[in-house]
Amino acid sequence: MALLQILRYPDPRLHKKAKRIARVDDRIRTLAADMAETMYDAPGVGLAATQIDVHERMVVIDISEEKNELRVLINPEIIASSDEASVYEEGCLSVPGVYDDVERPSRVRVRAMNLEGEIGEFEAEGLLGVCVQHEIDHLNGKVFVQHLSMLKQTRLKAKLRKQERELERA
Ligand code: K1U
Ligand code: ZN
Repeated sequence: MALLQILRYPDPRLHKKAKRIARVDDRIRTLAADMAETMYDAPGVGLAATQIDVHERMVVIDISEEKNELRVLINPEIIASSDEASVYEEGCLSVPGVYDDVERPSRVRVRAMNLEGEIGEFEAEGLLGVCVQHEIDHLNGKVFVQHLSMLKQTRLKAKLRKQERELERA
């Protein structure tokens, strides 16, 4: 297994749209294991392949306290969303130290393939619902800060550029 490097916003590679996975093979199984190890190490509750510069539609999620309920979702799709919306304070492993409120549908129905190549569906709400939507956004090239106001995005980019310059000088 291997720990993978997580891309940091505003890296332009975070905005690439990931391609569907045609079949589950050993390469995909190894990628899933490496992504899970990277997510647990970070630590985080989710990780999309886009974040490790692999532009294929796979995410890993584990919202359990004991970190023993890993979900690997291949080609995940939201097939239904509630009209009701909820606000959750989100974070992102690609934007460390930044947390902000994002409004999304409260409940979603998700269709995805597992590592056995079987297609299944489930309902997700609460943290799982937020996390699935956040990770599918990554596969579509969208980072959670793009849900924030333009003013907040501009301020954040300026702050990150300043941090970058300070690091280069140090
Ligand atoms: O995609 C990512 O960057 C992972 C992200 C998932 C997420 C969390 C919360 C709301 C929306 C999406 C994270 O895991 S950020 C880190 C985090 O929330 C966390 C870390 C350790 C324990 C519990 C949560
Ligand atoms: Zn994220």
